[in-house]
Amino acid sequence: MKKKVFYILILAILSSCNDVINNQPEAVLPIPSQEQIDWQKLETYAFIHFGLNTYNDLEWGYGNTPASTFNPVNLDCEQWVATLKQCGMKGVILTAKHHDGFCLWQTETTDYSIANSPYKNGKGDMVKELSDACKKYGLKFGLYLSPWDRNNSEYGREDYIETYHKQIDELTKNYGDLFEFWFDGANGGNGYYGGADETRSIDARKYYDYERARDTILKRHPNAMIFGGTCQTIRWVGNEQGWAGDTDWCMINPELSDNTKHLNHGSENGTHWIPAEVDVSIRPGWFYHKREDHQVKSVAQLTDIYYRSVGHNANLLLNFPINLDGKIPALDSLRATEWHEVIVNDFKDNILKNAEVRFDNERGRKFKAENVIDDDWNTYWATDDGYNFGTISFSFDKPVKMNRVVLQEYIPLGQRVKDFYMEGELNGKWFKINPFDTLSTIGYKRIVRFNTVELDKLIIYFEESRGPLCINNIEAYCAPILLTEPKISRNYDNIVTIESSDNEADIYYTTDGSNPDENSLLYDKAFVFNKKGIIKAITYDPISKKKSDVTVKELDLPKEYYQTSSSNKIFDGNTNSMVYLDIDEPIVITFKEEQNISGFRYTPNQMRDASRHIVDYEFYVDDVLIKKSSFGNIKNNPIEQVVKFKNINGKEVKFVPKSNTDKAKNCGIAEFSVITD
Ligand code: FUL
Repeated sequence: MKKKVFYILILAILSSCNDVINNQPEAVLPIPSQEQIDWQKLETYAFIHFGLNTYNDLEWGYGNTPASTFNPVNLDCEQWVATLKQCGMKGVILTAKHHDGFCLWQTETTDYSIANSPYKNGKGDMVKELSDACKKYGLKFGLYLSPWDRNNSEYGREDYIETYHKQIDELTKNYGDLFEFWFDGANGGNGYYGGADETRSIDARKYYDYERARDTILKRHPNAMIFGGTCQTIRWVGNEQGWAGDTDWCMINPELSDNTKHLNHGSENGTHWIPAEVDVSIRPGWFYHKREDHQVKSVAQLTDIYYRSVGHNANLLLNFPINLDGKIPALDSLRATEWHEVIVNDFKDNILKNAEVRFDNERGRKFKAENVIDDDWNTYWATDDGYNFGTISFSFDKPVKMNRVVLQEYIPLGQRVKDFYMEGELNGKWFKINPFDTLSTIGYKRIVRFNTVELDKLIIYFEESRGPLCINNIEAYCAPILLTEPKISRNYDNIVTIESSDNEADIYYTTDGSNPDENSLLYDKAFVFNKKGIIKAITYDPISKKKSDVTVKELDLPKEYYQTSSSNKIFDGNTNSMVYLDIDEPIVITFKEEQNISGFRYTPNQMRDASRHIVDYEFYVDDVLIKKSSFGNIKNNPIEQVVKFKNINGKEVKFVPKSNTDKAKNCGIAEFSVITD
């Protein structure tokens, strides 16, 4: 009897210890809501930019283009959705209204809408058609509604706010479940404004009443994420190039929402859980432009974007411009589908699945280290209180090759890891396998890429964390090689250089416009190309017989054809060498012979975080003003700007900067050239 009591006592003591041991670590604040966790698990979804801009070759319509120009004849929303589903996208967000104010749905708030276009004799409703297609194909649906409205006569005044909230009301009421609502940050400036044709500025934090917008959205769509505005639950990542910082915290301090670096990286001490969304277009522009048909991002570029967004703890919102036919162009679909195949193949065989796991600290068996390879998101390896660090290793029966490691933290308890690094062991020898000295954050997901290594043991040192470790998943892969398309540039002396980042591979090129293959000209050294023309090139690996996508470089007339007093740096093919011109200080180019002039290219500074890009400009041929306009969206998306117009014969060209993105005295110019026919 006595013995039994003793055993019961021992069991009771053991199980109470177990309770303590089984206690989950305390949350490290702030933590995400369940909705934010569910959103983060989507990882990739699509943006669709479509509207009046599409039919007028514009990025930022002024608000005066006639509604009658919106005229898709073969529109097929199901084609969009089927394509996007095939690319692994989990949802679609549509630009229901862009800055030009044109509404793609049957709205009572304005005449500037699809109801006054020839599409379906004014009876069409793009929001309905796309949401129906999403339902049919099982994709989530979201909406972008630009707060800035360059058409509305009341913009900037009280009345517009009522109109805007009525639009939110219509869109949240009539089109089924929404998973995300997007408020663009571009606000105020010049516009048509019902004919006033003036500049209006507003205080975006106060003017739009985002609190009311949030209430309307969440009342009907409690799971929806809100992008932008003052009540955001997810944040802009601070650029439109497709990357989140390698250090990327889900937390920020909302009062620093205008600080680019803060948006890129978040903050360890951020007070609010507002994770990053990376928005980037598959083409240079957000809307379709025929002239960008050769600039669809390559599979290698898209793959890199994936690793620097989803692989950096952010979600990827990849934009697909719809063409004039009302379709996702064939090349864009092909690239996106091939890209998805690359991603699926990169993560096909998890090398850690059957590895032997060892660790230096474990918070009881419920939080055992093996949880990181059990394929269950809800179980995790946790360390004891006070152990804000830890080491885990994976041993293999025989040496394995790897070049990717995926790590995930159990974010319902907060984002913790601040610093970690990795080593490999082969035949008793240790070596570092980090691309950098140490790696910083993990969050929902971190994917580390490195050159292929062979090892029989992988060890990960978590050096510093904001609390005990809570790691729910670790995987490793050996992704197949992916060739990156080469870079083509021509300097001031007309020397063309083609460079590839794949050292072992060959480069082939053409100068006659045809697509290169392994039978084209082999590039072995730089060459002279002193005329106008197109150079195309690929990288080719003779062993695997794989080739990259094609790089296309359009080169305009070189220096032999003109005289100019502007610095060579503008014409040297180097997008990082800059010239700064005062406002009104022109670039003047005088051709030796009369030319058929049909446009120009301006490349702003391509360095990270560059500023002072030209916004408003004037372009003259032989002192006649040919174009007075502005580069829409150049601040957020400072890509090469190509402007084309009806040919005009002339000898002297004058390009005059009139304003820049930063209200600075002078404007930055990396490259400039004149397009001739
Ligand atoms: C930007 C806008 O100005 C662009 O036109 C585009 O819609 C992009 C997604 O957001 O801020």
